[in-house]
Amino acid sequence: MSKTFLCDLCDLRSFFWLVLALVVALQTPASAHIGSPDVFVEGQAGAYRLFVTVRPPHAIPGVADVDILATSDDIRDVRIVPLPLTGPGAQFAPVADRAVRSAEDPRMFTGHLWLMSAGAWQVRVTVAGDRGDGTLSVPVPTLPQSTLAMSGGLKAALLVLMLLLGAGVIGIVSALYREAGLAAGAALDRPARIRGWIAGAAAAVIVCGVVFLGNTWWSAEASSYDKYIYKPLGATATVNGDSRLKLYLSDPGWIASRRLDDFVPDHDHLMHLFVVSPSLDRLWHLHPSEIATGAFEQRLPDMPQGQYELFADVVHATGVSETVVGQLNTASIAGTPLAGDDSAWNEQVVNNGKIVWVRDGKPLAPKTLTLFTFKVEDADGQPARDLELYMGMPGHAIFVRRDRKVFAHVHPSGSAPMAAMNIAMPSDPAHAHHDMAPGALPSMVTFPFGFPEPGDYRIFVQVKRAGRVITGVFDARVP
Ligand SMILES: [Cu+2]
Repeated sequence: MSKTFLCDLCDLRSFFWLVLALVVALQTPASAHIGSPDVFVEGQAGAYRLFVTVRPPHAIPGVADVDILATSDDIRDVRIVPLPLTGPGAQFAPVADRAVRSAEDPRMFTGHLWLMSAGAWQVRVTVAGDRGDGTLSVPVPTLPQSTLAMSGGLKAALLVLMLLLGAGVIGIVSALYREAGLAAGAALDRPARIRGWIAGAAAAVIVCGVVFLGNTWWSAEASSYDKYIYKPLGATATVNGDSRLKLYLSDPGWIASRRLDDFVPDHDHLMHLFVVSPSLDRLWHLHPSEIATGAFEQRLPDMPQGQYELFADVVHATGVSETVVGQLNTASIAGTPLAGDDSAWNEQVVNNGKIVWVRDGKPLAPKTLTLFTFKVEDADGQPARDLELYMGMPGHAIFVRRDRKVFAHVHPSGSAPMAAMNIAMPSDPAHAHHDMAPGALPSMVTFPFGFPEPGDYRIFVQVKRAGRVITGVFDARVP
């Protein structure tokens, strides 16, 4: 083989690397996003108070980012490990990875974990420090959001690469058959050229066959992954003459372990239904009861005629939590007064006292752990002393983006549902707010959360004072 041919190959190889580097640089993450998949939890690991943020990957298997923020300086070592939330896999943890301490903030630790399948996972955080060891488990539902879309630039670059590779293979095979048997310095003869052409043509057929088979394999993989992408439960809402709302859930088909008959109570109710008007100037927080598999019923209060958006939170026995979205178009309803834990808010409601958002001066930013602190005051501005637990929790916060494409229901313990937290840490006294003596609740409530995306949000904060639920409403612009 001639020396110049080999050098041509070397040049070709560096060109390949250059194009490959470009391809990697061009890859952009998919922007399709519904809801708020990141998990924020405040909890106790032994003697240490931690804020844990888990950002599950868009595609599964994929890598989750885990941030652990300690509230004290005496932590020496943080280890993290992913394991299924339930089943035998939850008992036997693999070897944990060490989370790396941040250079800027010694209280911050970060790590990355592979999550291998769709469903309910937990990230177990183990902390060692001056005050002994501690463990905190954070439930993480892994719902594959999308197939990463290929950008036009990436497609073009890969096509050029494929053509170059194919042409390279054909050229090499053809040159081998044409020139490999030649003595040094000998001229090419006609039989050698013909050999080269035939070998090149055969190589072209094989290259085309490989491309065809590769495409078939790729398409089969892509369509089987498509079935694996999270498909939310559907909901149909109807109201009949006696102001009874019926909500029928439907499963469009996703992983086999999702069922409609395995809901577990989450802070005392199988379903937390939030009904909002499109302009977010009305909110109802209701708790329908299950009347059949996948069917729920609720007596509605008085409601003006209109079109409403429904967000229904449910938790499966597997620990997977879902928010079911639906619409309700209704004539005006003369209903029954709210009862039990149900509550409502509109701009005309006059609260006794008020809820004040205590800002820490930091600007709001998307994808950032933020502590939302609210102070409950009496009518005369004094801290309220009559706060009670509302469904076992010091407070409930609902974050809704104005376009209603983002919805999150958060508690002082974070965005993971209490039912899933109880599966992850069955005997953790830190979750047992129920045992608190009445009257012992502080006038401040704090919710750890991070806006998933920029936009205009409305935050509804609900607390219970002396048997009455009061709602504070706040608008937030996230640049
Ligand atoms: Cu709640």
